[in-house]
Amino acid sequence: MALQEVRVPDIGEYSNVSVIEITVKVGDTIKEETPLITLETDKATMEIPSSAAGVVKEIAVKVGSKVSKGDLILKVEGAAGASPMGADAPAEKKAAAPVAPAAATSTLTSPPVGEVSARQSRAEGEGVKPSSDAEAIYASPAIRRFAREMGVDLSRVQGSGRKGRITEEDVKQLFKGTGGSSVGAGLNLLADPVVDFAKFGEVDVQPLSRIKKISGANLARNWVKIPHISFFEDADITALEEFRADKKAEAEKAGVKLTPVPFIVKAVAKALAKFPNVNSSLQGDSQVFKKYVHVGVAVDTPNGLMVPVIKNADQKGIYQLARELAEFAAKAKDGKLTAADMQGGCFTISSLGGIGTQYFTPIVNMPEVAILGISKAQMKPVYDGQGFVPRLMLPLSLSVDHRAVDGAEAGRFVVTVAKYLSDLRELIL
Ligand code: CAO
Repeated sequence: MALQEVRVPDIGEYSNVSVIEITVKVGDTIKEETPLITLETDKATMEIPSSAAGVVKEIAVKVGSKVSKGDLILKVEGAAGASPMGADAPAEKKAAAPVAPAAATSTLTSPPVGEVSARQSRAEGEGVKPSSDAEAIYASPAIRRFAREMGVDLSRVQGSGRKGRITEEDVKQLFKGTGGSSVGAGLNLLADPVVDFAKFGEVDVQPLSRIKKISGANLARNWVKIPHISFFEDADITALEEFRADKKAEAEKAGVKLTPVPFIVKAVAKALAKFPNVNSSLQGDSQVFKKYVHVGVAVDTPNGLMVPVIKNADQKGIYQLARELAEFAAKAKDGKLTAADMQGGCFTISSLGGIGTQYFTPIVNMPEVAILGISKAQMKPVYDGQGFVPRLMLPLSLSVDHRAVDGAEAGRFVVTVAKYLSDLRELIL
């Protein structure tokens, strides 16, 4: 059986990064996504998951080795059909799945990089200087995950391991010392029900995909921590659709698929520049106002939701936005988005317009403070003062973090987006 080489994937801006932990050994049977090694920079720890399945035959790194993108981590003898490359493939070079670096040492809840999702990859620490307390936290991703599950604040744990590294025992001790109290327990929530579904009929149990696991944890955190408030508005896009239909053939010749989404990105970007509270983030006792406008667009992929970010969307034309969106959607669906593609977002657009639905309540994507859901445009009778006329109405659903954005301001924001979409002339002013 041929050996597959698993190499260090794209780890963003980092190179010559120290290996601080090797979590597999020769002879182990691993799956795709099994964590292999942990890397540590001065800013972040990252867990590198495997991109191949099979039996570990050789490990090419040691604790203390310095590695960069493309370096060999280990060789795996593949299980038949276990990997997209196939067990019978000749010895191949394969990078571990791309990981999105994050300042994992900067906050208690930051997940290890190998766990960072599209939603999360830009969610924590990025562009934020870690506090000195946070900088002092030395814990591997496995320990961070364990602490998160226990609801233990790592900044309160005294590490007893080498160079003050926090061990599992340290976390357990603090957990016991607090009488088992935790962030989750503070909410006095019931434990999740554990049900033997097979008692009621046939079932098929599948492990959650990595992206689902990560985004699930982030969604739950965002849902619980953010006081959401949602607003619904219809934009009259009759004229926009006429314009789009006129331009569709020309756009196709230019290699662009012109859907309503790039227009929405443009309208949102323009509105964000006018509403600083919506284009902000909360950091402790501060509010960070961004002078740039980077808009994330949620993309549905077979493995879960990814959020690539269109940078400086306010400065781009509709064709360019459409082109970038199509490129990002294709990359997301092929699992090829890089960390940089998903970082820096100020706001997220989640479009179900190609699918249907009327309105929904999207969950704010921390550390952003607002998200816009788009549903399918439909012809509706609209009263124009004399009678009902058929107009194409686009349902907009805005959720905001009420701590950062007042209700009135959020209302004005969504009404402004609707105004821009209803009258394209407003977009060029
Ligand atoms: N109303 C009516 N039709 C719409 C529409 C809307 N709001 N938005 C898009 N459409 C149409 C498009 O014009 C296209 O039709 P044509 O091919 O006839 O022009 C069709 O729907 C399909 O569009 P698309 O999905 O291929 O492209 P898009 O630019 O609309 O969207 C993307 C791109 C990446 C946003 C989309 O593919 C996607 O992944 N959406 C899912 C996002 C998601 O899951 N969000 C989560 C919600 S809750 O967590």
